[in-house]
Formats: sequence, structure tokens, C-alpha cells
Amino acid sequence: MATFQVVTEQHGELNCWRISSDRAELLIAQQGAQVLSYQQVGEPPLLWLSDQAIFRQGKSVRAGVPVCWPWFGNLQRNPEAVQAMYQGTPAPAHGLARTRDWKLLGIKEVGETLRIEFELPEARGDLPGWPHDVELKLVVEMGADLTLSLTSRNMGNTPVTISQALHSYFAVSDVRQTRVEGVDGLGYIETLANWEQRQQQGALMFAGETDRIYLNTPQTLSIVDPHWNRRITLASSGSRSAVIWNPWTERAKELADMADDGWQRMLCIETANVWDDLVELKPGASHSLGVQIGCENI
Ligand code: TA6
Repeated sequence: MATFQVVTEQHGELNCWRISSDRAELLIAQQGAQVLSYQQVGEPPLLWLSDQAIFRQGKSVRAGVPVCWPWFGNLQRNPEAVQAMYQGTPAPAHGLARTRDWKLLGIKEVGETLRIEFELPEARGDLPGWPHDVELKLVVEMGADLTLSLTSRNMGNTPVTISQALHSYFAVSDVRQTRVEGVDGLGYIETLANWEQRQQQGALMFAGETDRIYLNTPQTLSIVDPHWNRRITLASSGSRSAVIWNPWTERAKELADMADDGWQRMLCIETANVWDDLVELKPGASHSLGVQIGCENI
């Protein structure tokens, strides 16, 4: 029987919980309900936490799994139906949820798994510039794998359209020696070349700045890291799109919360609903976006 210990911690301005079991350790912040780090015992970290992370209210931490909601990325790059939902100005990158305080609804053991449930109360009509009534919950399950599930339920009486992502930062030995499998043959949007649509050939290898939206993604993508002898698997649900990002040398230098060489040790695969994979919620309807993150030795 797994036993879990839960300790509250303050990191800079952020309230956090550190949860440990005999198998793994997880750090999660109240702001954004953001998983900040996750590591299985005896293994290198699975999720990456920047050495220069800034723990400040109103700023998403460069780490773990920021929740991008109710839009992904630059709002102006979203379809009109997503843009029309927001009446505020300016529109913060990656939406509103990642910099607000969430409410911890509970932490409980369910068999061998610890289930942590959060809600964003402001999504019930109180988000600045976004006057819609959505019940937004994030469930994080820590068991043999780490599972996140983000559920949006439209409690209002008009339709709501969102884009969203679980913007996961993975830790790797060296991104230049790492590949992503599961993308061969997929169409993708190359955001670094005028958002052209292109087609992936083979696995994705990293040789420069990368910022792509993959379309019609399969359920499982994986990160193969030969130096750390491991394969990280991401099994998604409620998603047909994924964003893969690495800032590489020059962009990393521009990011105050990333070491100049920090790009070598991370890559983002963001389980998403973006581009033509939007979520349209009729009154009363709900949608769950999920990812199950596992790891095996190779
Ligand atoms: O998901 C990729 C991306 O949208 C990139 O374009 C990059 O800017 C990254 O997210 C990080 O965004 P952030 O607002 O957290 O600095």
C-alpha cells in the first residue's frame, strides 16, 4: 500500500504542496493549480523546473505543467470564435487560468493513487474580461503514472468556445540527443515560418528553435532519451492537437526565467485543443482534456 505525505511549502510568493510517496515526489502550486515538478524515486526528474524559475503572483512559473485556458498562446492567433469570448484588453498569453489562484477541493488516496482536485472559482463568471459561467476543475492523479485531467463544464445558457493546453515541460538529458515519436506523417503548423502548413517526416529531432502545432495527433506520443535510457509516454484524451516547443539558444537568452543553456535540458509537448481542434461547449456540456504521463527504461 502506497502512503503519501503532504507538506505545505512557500516558494517565493506562491503557496505550494509537496507530496511524496515511496515511489515519487510532486510539487504543485495553488497559483494555476500548476504542477511544478515531478520525479520518480531513483530517476532523473520527469517534469522540468527551470533553475531560474520565478515564483511570483501573476506570473506563470517556467516549469511543470502550466494550464493554458480559456485560450492557448496569442489570442489573436486563435479562431474568431475563441477571440469573441474575451472582452478585456490586453489579452495575456495562454489565457487567464495559469496566473489565478485555484481552490484545493481535496487530496485523497484512492487505492494506490493520490487524487488532488482543484477548481478555479473565478471561471464561474468572475474572470476579468471573460464573462462566461464555466465550472473548471483540474484533477491530478499520482500513482504508477502521473495523470492530469482538465474538465470544463458550461454552466451558463449560451455556447462557449475555448482553446486550451496542458503546457507540459519535460526534463531531458540533452534535447539534441532526444527524439519525439508518434508524429511521423502528421501535418503541422510551422509557427516560425509564417504559420505554414507542413508535413512531418519521421520522428522529430531537435536542431534549432522549434514551435509547431501538430494536427490530428494519435493518442500516444513519446520522448525517447537514449542517454537517460528512458522513454516518456504521453497518452492523451480529449485532444487531437499538440504543440511542441523548444526555444533554443537565442529565445532562451530572452527569457528571464530560463538559464542561457536551459533549453538543452527541456522540451515541451503540450497536450492541446488548438487550431481546428477547438472545444465548443453548448449549455450544460462538458469536455475533459487529459494526459497520462508514464516512463519506462529502454
Ligand atoms: O507553446 C509554445 C509557446 O506558445 C511558445 O510560442 C512560447 O512562447 C511558449 O509557449 C512559452 O510561452 P510563455 O508565455 O510561457 O513564455
